Amino acid sequence: MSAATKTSVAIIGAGPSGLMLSQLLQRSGIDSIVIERRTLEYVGSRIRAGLLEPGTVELLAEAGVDARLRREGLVHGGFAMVFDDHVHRINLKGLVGREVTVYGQTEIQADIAHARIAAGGDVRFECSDVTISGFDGTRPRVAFNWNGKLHTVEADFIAGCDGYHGICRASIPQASIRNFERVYPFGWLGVLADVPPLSHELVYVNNARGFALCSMRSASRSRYYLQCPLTERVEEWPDDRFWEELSQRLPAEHRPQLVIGPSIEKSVAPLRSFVAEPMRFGRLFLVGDAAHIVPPTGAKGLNLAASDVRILFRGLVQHYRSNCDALLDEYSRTALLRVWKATRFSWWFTQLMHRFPDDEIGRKLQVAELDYIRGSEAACTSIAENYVGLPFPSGY
Ligand code: RFL
Ligand code: PHB
Repeated sequence: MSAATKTSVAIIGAGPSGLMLSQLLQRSGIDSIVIERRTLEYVGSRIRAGLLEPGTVELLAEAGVDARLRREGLVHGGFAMVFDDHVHRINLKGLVGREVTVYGQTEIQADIAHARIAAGGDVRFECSDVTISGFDGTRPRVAFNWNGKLHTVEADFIAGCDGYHGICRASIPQASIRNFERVYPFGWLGVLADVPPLSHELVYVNNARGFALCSMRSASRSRYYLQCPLTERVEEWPDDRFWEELSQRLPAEHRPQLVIGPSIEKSVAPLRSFVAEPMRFGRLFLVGDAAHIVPPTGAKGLNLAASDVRILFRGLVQHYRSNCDALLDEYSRTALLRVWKATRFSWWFTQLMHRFPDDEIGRKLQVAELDYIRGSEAACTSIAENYVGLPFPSGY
């Protein structure tokens, strides 16, 4: 066994949360080690989020990894909500003066990984048997196998950026953490294809056959999703069936613009709302999906992860620069205020746009709400405000 390596912050997980945090810390002169169980290639190839709030773009700029995003990201001033055949545009720019950016999580992951490697950052992939200890006292430690040897890292703090299935949340004594969860009775079947997008903006569809979302990654790459039963397997969805079903869920005015082609990725994801409270236990901080999951309808997962990173990063900078823990002590409370609001919006948008089995009153309430939204600028402004991301408290 080799001697313990010392660092300021041990970061578990090299997803967007972990890499973004290590990159920001390094630019502020704070050292960290990132410990990831998968390969660089595996982490970089997961097709997930695609839509960035302006606050997330700002944080990527602060991390110095926004050059390609500025060149290639697609800036959207609005999106469409479709109810049966009626198309209603939410004018983000006009209503709240802000826009969102379409730029895939795979690209963000590649940009930050490239920056970390270029800066000589200590990011260790393919670590196994990762365990954390001592975070309830003053000596947090991480132990793991890497390159056939047992390694130990001693740190001031541990950042648990290891996602929903990671070990950090699971290492907190059960009596000290509370989980809140709602599982939805359907999933999303996602398809990526090298075909031009249906429309230049995103289209969210509530149709009698189920929800559909038309998104994109670029002017020549589309990302589509269909609401499907949780039991559905991708093998049951050959491309022809997917395109036919998507076409049937689209409003008549959009159907002719659908360009079909071979899929390059297909997957089914379950939908859940999950929040663990608090997000701090001693010297362990939970960040991103390790602490919360939202259904993707509001496009909040990655944006919330970036928001946690921002809040924790400010606290760590204050700790090391000013020897003051006021912001770190507020981390869980500050992060959770945003988390619960985004969880609420994602739940609400999911409930509004999907078809729920055997729920007649739910459907009537949806129709009433959709009609209200169509006729109320105040309702549209509320949607726009949440969609672009709620503001941070001053100082963050
Ligand atoms: P991640 O991305 O899950 O990264 C966690 C990392 O930790 C590693 N890990 C470990 N490392 C060491 N030791 C262990 N014991 C470990 N256990 C796990 C994992 O290998 C992984 O590399 O969490 P992070 O960084 O918090 O980032 C969160 C985002 O990835 C997530 O919120 C979004 O992708 C969610 N999400 C979406 N968000 C959006 O904002 N818009 C979307 O359109 C959107 N679509 C999606 C999504 C998530 C999906 N999932 C989870 C399947 C679509 C899908 C399909
Ligand atoms: C995506 O492009 O993957 C995407 C966009 C918006 C969402 C969910 C997913 O609400």
